[in-house]
Amino acid sequence: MRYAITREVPGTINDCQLVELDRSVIDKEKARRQHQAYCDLLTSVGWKVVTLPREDRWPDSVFVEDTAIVVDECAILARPGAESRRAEVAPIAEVLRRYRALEQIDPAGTLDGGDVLVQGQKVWIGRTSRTNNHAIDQVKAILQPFGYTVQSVAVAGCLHLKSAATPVGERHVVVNTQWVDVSAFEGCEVIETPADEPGGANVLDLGDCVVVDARYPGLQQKISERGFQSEALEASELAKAEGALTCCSLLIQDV
Ligand code: CIR
Repeated sequence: MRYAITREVPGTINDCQLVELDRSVIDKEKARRQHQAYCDLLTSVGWKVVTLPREDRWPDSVFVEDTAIVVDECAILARPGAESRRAEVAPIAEVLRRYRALEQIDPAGTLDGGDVLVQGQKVWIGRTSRTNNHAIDQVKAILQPFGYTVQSVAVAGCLHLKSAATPVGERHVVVNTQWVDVSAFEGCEVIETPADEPGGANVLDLGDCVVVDARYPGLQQKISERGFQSEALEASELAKAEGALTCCSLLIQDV
């Protein structure tokens, strides 16, 4: 079984944190419809979706990806860079402990799960306003004994590393080369975002299909040309909160 942890869109989503974008009003009902469609798509391709109830105390709590890193051997609880987001971690830990042994990021580390890319035994971690070197060193100490290589990557112009690059399959990576130096992905097959679709690099690889934000048809075409099944999904409302496709789930493969 493959599990996806999600959390419903809170009533307070308009109080979300923003780093790169100016605030614009999020239509909560539209965001909820799009989020439901996201959960339905995951279910339709074989993921068991575990949806937690909305948490109005935490405006960014729909973005569960930021609360942890999940690999086969363990889950590492994050320590989000935005203080307003730290309380989101404890309830997710209670769910994750059903599936994985738990590790954690301790002070002075800060880390958002959205800064962490995992592909096989390769891990890339973005250095951003949310994720610092203390946390990267802690992740190295936890994952290297399992055989992972952990590489730290500079990111500029976007919130998270996963805004700039996401893995697809065993060796492809979708990259916006304006926001991250493509040399970090040496040895991978790089699929560059089209020049007029810079925001598209956050795609969600569900194994049987790659989900692409419907605003980026040129990128979807490029991904399909590399032989991947793909699906377009409307994700425009939560994008106003700087959330993209990977942000709304924590994926757990049964081992
Ligand atoms: C934040 O600034 O933390 C949220 N408004 C957006 C988080 C998006 N999460 C992600 O990319 N993993």
